[in-house]
Amino acid sequence: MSYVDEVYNYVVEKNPAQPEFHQAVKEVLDSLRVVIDANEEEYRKDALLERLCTPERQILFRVPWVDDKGQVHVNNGFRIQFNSAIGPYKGGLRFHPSVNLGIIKFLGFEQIFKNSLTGLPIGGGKGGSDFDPKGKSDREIMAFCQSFMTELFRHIGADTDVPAGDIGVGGREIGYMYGQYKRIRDTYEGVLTGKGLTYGGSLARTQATGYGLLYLTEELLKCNGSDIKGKTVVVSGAGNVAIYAIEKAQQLGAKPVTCSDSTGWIYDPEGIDVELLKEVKEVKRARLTEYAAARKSAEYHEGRGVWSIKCDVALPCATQNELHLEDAKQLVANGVQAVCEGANMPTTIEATEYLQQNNVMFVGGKAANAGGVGTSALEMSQNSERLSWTFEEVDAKLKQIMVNIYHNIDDAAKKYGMEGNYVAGANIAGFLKVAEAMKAQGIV
Ligand code: NDP
Ligand code: 2IT
Repeated sequence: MSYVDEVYNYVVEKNPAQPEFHQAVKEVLDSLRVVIDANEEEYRKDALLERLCTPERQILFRVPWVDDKGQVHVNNGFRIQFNSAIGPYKGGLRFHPSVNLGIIKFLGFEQIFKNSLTGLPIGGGKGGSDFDPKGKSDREIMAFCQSFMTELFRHIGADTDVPAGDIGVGGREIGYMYGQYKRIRDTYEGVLTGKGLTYGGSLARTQATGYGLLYLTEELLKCNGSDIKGKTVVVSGAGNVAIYAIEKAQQLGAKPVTCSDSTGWIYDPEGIDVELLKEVKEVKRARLTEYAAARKSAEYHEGRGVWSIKCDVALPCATQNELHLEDAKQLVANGVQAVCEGANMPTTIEATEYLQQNNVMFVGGKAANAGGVGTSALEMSQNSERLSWTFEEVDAKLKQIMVNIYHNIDDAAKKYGMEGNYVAGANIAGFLKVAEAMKAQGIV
């Protein structure tokens, strides 16, 4: 059996009942075959792939908190410190009831390669909790965040592990967690990114993932003889990534016509009103029915369905495994040119393969959504030098990071004989830097 298959079986056996983690590992290992097979004995002897697929450290903890009625609740807290070969662990925190160990491990595993692709010195990590922020009062959110940090603080630090936001964790939650960290440690340091602008945050971090997704999509289309301008874009999600993807798509002359949340979706043929969407989601924290109620041109539908709308470009920006094979078939039948992932692993393996086989340009999340963590690394740099850069400076660096990523993954795909396979290009380019650093640092 090839070393790659051996390690995949090993991962499944050692990590039972973690399907998302298996899926993420399978996608990476499959595309590394061409690299690994060429040096199989060397990699096998060093157990390089087993080490790569096993987190350096897994932290699981209890998070007790008291609701507004005086009732005590207990949630599970996680931090997976996956790989520190190229820098301190870096990656977001997700608060969502679906969170479990396997989901945090898939996210932490993908973060290793994504962070490598940014070209910046950040290792891979991820964390979170099965806490559901929906419907909680501000005081309950604060109580939870403080309790979460009261346990997490001992494991993190500006040069050790630097968490940030993800689903359910935005500026408000980062603020409460930062305050508690500072209080316990009595240290003012860049231990979290995505901080508010008054206490060490970076301009453009809020926008970075969505903007970065569009910078990469723009470059992808340009280099393939097309143009983002004038394109109809279908977006899923209505959170941080989706909102700023929609905003940048409009700035670049494209027309985003959909968004969605976990209860329904909007089709707005005149183009999404991004200011209204921000008001509904960022200010009121309300459902998309409020968007539809305030906008004549918008249709609201229950359930899922954005992929049924005819488009040139599709940008899944909500959550994992939200774009299935049937959706891919519908997109192809409707003439989609490109699919770029704003979310982490939103497209199933079967859907990805179908899109690739039908000549759709497909860029996975490790490359396409790396602008968020890339800008987090820029926030770390600003914190280290105790300076703040202007919006324009950060935005220009973000754009350069995304353009570089596109060319890096395109070159890697060509070099290994898989031109146009940006998934393989991203996995290979991300892997090679980490593997070299691991090798140089010995058996650790
Ligand atoms: P938010 O919490 O801001 O928004 C998430 C959006 O997706 C909401 O509209 C939410 O709807 C919807 N959603 C979440 N879970 C589900 C689900 N299980 N089913 C249907 N809809 C769902 O998160 P972000 O925008 O920050 O994150 C979106 C994706 O992007 C995630 O995959 C995340 O890992 C990834 N990502 C985020 C980065 C960042 O910087 N924030 C960076 C790189 C990737 P509802 O409100 O109804 O739950
Ligand atoms: O998935 C991701 O890359 C993020 N949620 C952002 C991580 C970060 O450290 O900014």
